[in-house]
Amino acid sequence: MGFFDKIKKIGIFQSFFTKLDDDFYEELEESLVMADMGAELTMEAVEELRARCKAEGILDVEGARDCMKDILAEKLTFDSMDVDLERTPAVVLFIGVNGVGKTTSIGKLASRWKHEGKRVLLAAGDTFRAAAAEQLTIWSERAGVDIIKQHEGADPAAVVYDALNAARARKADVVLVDTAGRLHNKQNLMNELNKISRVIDRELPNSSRENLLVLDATTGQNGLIQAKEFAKAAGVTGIVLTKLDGTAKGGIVIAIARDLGVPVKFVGVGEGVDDLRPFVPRDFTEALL
Ligand SMILES: Nc1nc2c(ncn2[C@@H]2O[C@H](COP(=O)(O)OP(=O)(O)OP(=O)(O)O)[C@@H](O)[C@H]2O)c(=O)[nH]1
Ligand SMILES: [Mg+2]
Repeated sequence: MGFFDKIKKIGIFQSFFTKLDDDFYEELEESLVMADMGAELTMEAVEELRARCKAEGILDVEGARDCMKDILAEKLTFDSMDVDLERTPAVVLFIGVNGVGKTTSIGKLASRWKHEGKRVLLAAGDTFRAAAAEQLTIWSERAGVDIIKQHEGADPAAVVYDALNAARARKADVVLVDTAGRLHNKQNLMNELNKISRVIDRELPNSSRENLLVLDATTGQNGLIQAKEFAKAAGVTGIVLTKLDGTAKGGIVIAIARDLGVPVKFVGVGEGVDDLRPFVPRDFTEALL
């Protein structure tokens, strides 16, 4: 079973359609909207499909299916799809609303990068509750990497400051920074993320830097609205989309990338340590269709 096989396919290509008539295109539109791709983007993609099938003389559903896989993959492709970890110690900051999977994603990536031979350090920047640092500690032990943490209620920017110093001293390749999802208002969110950002800029001005916005695929369009607040506060370089397993809403990936204008860099399809992978657009659309 391939990695993306945990994502439910959209229904239409498993159905009885054989020719590319209006019924087919209508049904296709419906299945894409059902998969949370959003009405506007769906219309655009289906229009493109009609035009390409006409131009390329594609007459059968199988041909249209392949063509659509390409069209959607193109919508997911950006100039810089890779995570930039070039200039060490690279800093990867994880942001997003509560419960989306920030801490879990950090744990999974710590394992992945450690396996690749990188020196990984975790920063427990979620000081909102003691359990947050404990959860990250468990992941650090599982991955066999170091963690920098402070007491509950400590200033997250101070934890990050400590972690960056430790990263320099220990010659870490990458620091993964966890943050709290619970932020009572927008101003508070802005302030906290700004402060963390300033510390990183000041301490490691020459390091590679990623701000990854973590989104839960199952929250659909709602999650998107909240996500935009975080995007405004931190300047997002990529998206980590979690919980794609078992959701029939895989189309949300395309809507999100398009809406926020940044690439999806990783996707999560489960709670296990291997259930997070770099995102490959064409593999994903292959699975979705
Ligand atoms: N099915 C599934 N569950 C996931 C995935 N990623 C995370 N989870 C689960 O989602 C829940 C919340 O994950 P956390 O990593 O604690 O989320 P968080 O964003 O750190 O949450 P806060 O720290 O409370 O803001 C946990 O039960 C995870 O196991 C995924 O890709 N698939
Ligand atoms: Mg967390």
